[in-house]
Amino acid sequence: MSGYLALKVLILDDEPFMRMLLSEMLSNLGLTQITAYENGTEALAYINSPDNAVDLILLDINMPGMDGIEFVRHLANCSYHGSLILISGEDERMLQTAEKLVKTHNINILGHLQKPVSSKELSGLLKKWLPSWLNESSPQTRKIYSAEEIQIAISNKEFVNYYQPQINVKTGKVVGVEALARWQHPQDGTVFPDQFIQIAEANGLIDDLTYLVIDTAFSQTSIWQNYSLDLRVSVNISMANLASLNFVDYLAKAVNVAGIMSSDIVLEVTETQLMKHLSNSLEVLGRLRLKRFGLSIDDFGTGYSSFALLRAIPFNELKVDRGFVHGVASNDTLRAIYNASLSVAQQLDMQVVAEGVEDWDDWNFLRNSTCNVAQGYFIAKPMPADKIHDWIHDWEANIENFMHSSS
Ligand code: G
Ligand code: G
Ligand code: MN
Repeated sequence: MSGYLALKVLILDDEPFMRMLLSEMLSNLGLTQITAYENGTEALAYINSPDNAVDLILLDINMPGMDGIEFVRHLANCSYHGSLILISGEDERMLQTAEKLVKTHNINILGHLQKPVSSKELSGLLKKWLPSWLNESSPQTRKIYSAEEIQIAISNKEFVNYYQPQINVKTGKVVGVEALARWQHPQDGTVFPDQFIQIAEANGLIDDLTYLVIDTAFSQTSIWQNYSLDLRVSVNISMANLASLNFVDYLAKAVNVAGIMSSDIVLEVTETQLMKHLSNSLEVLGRLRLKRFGLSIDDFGTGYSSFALLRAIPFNELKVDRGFVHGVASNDTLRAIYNASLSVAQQLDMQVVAEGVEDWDDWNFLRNSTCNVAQGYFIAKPMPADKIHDWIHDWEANIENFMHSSS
């Protein structure tokens, strides 16, 4: 508990009773360095003074004068590095909105508490946070890779695909896998896509990287077929890939070389940027669908114009973003978006894949919906190709248990 004691906490709440109550809860949890303010201006003056490094702020959203949401903006402007817990008597959706806003300012948020605050919930949030605080002496430095490093890694074929299983929701059978690129860096170990995809896109390397991912995935598909594993293999493609009209020919040739069928492959497209080359993209996606490749709209619900894309492109699969899947059973907002996504997809004859299934609650909810396919850590994490065979074997041996138990 010794590291605990050194933490500096600031309480900002206009109600004297709440300030007292929160201070007491915190000191019962072993935190003694507590400062409390009743208005945002004074709290900011305190935080801005160089001697007062605050580690955690408990922030009431509803305050007269400067409210909690405005306070967060000022906090971001003074580059606050500590963490935050939001407190409010407002309903859950208001708190979620505020929470999202805090995240867009890159402030670390531990969560929110509904008034009346329970000391159990407060201690739950603190416990989640403590380990990372205690480890701060060895901060994880995220390396930024240069385009040159990525280019060399592509020509050295240092990228491999991991594969994450997808199962049929009604039968539990494995129906496919999604290929996810990993960079096996000779010094740094496994590097994840968030550290190379955008850089590759911005530096004209995304075609070469995608071709490598595709060649590997297609020949792996053929290997699995030789073992009688009929898996549909999904590959993520970037919007930037669609700018080039050669993309269709490349894919058509690659299925021939691998000896597989285009209908074994699903191309997942995410709308991450407003489409720059709209007419090219539409032509490429239309021709790919004509050639019987599966087309999936990935991260559905998070793009700028998911609905406009649905109208323009003949997708045959929709992946509900994991942000609307995990926690869907207990959150009214998520459930409304999840159900609406399913409804749109099914009226357009598209298969629905729910990604980000993380626990029994998610899974049971899915089973009672009309969703077709499930993917997520609850079923399996992405794994190297050579692990898939054994994993499927174990999975199929346990399917009965999995499909019949409920927790
Ligand atoms: O597990 P994961 O960290 O692999 O993936 C993070 C993100 O990177 C996901 O949004 C996924 O769609 C994307 N991604 C993974 N592999 C590829 C790839 O080969 N090409 C593209 N364009 N995106 C990928
Ligand atoms: O954007 P795309 O759908 O391609 O993203 C796939 C990403 O989601 C990968 O980073 C993958 O590792 C990750 N992922 C897969 N299953 C889960 C899950 O159950 N929970 C979370 N949080 N991420 C998941
Ligand atoms: Mn995907």
